[in-house]
Formats: sequence, C-alpha cells, structure tokens
Amino acid sequence: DRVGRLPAGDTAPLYQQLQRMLRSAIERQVLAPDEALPPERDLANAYNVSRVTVRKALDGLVDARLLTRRQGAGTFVAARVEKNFATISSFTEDMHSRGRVPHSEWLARTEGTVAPEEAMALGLSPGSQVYRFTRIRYADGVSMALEYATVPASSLPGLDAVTESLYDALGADRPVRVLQRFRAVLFTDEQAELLNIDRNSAGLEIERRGYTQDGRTVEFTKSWYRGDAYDFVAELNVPP
Ligand code: 16G
Repeated sequence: DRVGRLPAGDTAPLYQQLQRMLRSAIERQVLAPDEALPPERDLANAYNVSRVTVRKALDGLVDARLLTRRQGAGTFVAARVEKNFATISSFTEDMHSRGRVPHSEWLARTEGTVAPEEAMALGLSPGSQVYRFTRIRYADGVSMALEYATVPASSLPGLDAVTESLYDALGADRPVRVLQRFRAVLFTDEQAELLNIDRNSAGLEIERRGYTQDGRTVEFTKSWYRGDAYDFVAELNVPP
C-alpha cells in the first residue's frame, strides 16, 4: 500500500508500470534499504497481475541492482553505498555524510607483538607493539564490511582509545596519504556468516596503508566489503 497503485489508463506493459512504481518507492526510500519485499504471489494479488508479470518487473530491478535476491530468503531492497575513493575518509565519516548511522560490532581488540607481515607494512622493527582491531561495520544496521586494522601502539594513547572511529582516535596522526590495493574475492563461509550474507558471495578485499603528515605508517588495514552493498566511485581526469 505504501508503494502506490498502478495508474489507471496507463498503456505501458504492466510489468513496466509495476517496475516504475517500485523503482520510485526505492528511490524515495518508501521501501527502505535491505527491506524484504512481500512474496511474489502477494504482490501479484495486491496489484492484480500475474506472477509472470511480477517476476519480470523484479528481474529488471535485480539487473539494475536496485533489488537483490537471497537464496531461500526472498527479494530485498539493495542496500548499496557509494564511496568516493578520490579522497581519504573514515567509515564513520562516509556514513554520516550519507545520513546513515554507522555502527561497529567488535570481534576483537588486542595488543601484541608485531607479526612479520605487519612489521613490513607498518615499517616497524621486530618486537614493536601493535594494536589490532577487528570489527564488522554497519550502516543503518546493515552489514557493509569486515575490517581488520593494525596500528602501531605508539600512535594511540591506549587500546581503549578507539570506541567507534579509529581516525577520531588517531587525531592529528590520522592518515593524510593512503595506498590502497583492491582485489576481488569470494567470501569464506566464516566471513559470509559474520556479514549475514549468502555463502559464495562476491566481495572486494581492500588493503590500506595509511601515512601521517611526517611519513610514518599509521595503519595497515584489511577490509572485506560486500560486493552487493558497496560501490567505489572515482572521478578520473586527463593528466594536465
Ligand atoms: C575506512 C578505511 C579503513 C579505516 C577506516 C577508519 C577503506 C577501504 N578503509 O573503512 O582503512 O581504518 O575507514 O574508519 O576506506 P573509522 O574512523 O570510522 O574507524
């Protein structure tokens, strides 16, 4: 009912009319990100059209990535987030600038001696102390990414300094330059379970090395973003 009614006298094919209506409901967020659509048969009854028509309408919106289907669970409004990656921002800032509410579920927060891979990435000598933060990151309660950050212990006053935002906690030491590596992955079963998504879903693994103004490496972070929820958008220009 929130979505509307098929307009009387419209001569476009019914599936297109239904599609247009659903698209507009999604764009106006009358249907919220991650909301489940009613079963196809209910939609068919509600709009007095055949299930074939409903399916055709939904197929088009799935292709346009406005809806996603989850095996055994139904059809959902896609909860996509666009991130401009030409500038450095934190997850918390990204979400706030979109009017969405960030939230972290902490999986681990530990202090330890730097591992060889971390020492290399962070430019630390063996035996240095690091803090490790493992979180599931959410936007409006919808999982977006798994994040595993390692920072030199010397860059934070303590392990508890990070409550929600790592970059807030780093303060003047937050990165002003980052190197990022992107890699396509299939989530492991364990990751899929943590993110509450289908097994074998595709994702983006992002490795970030962040550098302070004076050139120290202040973070080595691996993130795994949901392929169905996150777009990375960059503006590229012809070199001067
Ligand atoms: C982003 C960064 C991550 C950084 C985090 C800080 C990417 C791919 N990753 O998620 O490296 O640690 O922001 O966010 O952009 P926070 O200040 O909200 O904890």
